[in-house]
Amino acid sequence: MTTPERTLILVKPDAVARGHVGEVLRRIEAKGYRLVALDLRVPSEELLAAHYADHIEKPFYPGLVAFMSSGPVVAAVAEGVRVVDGVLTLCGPTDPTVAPPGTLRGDLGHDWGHGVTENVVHRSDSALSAAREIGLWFPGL
Ligand code: FUP
Repeated sequence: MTTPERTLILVKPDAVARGHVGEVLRRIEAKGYRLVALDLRVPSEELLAAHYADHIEKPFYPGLVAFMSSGPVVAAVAEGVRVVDGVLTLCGPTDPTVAPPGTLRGDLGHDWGHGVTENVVHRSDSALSAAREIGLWFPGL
């Protein structure tokens, strides 16, 4: 038996504002993963700084934080065998303009010309990142 793992998903402010929370969560559940935590909140700058610690020195960081704190996000933890890779595939690559149709970013996002990558969802990119990110967003889970 393969042990189930967990991953963090954030439905970003662009997708929450456009009413895509249900569609994002529906696709994750339709694939067969189980939601084990769910919360709607406006993230603090401190939480975002920890979450995006690898990007703090990057030129796009201020715009990224402004976007991510511009409205509520829905944070979720999904569980299942190989869920990290499964949700990575459901989301598609970073740039929503060229993310393939059939992916969440490809189907629900594009470049709105706001000078920041508004790409519908965040998802953990490895089991290690998932453990770190779940600890930040859902301490004690
Ligand atoms: P991803 O793993 O797809 O979320 O992408 P990254 O970890 O590389 O980037 C984190 C976030 O920074 C992305 F969701 C979007 C944002 N970003 C920009 O705004 N500009 C860039 O040039 C690269 C990333």
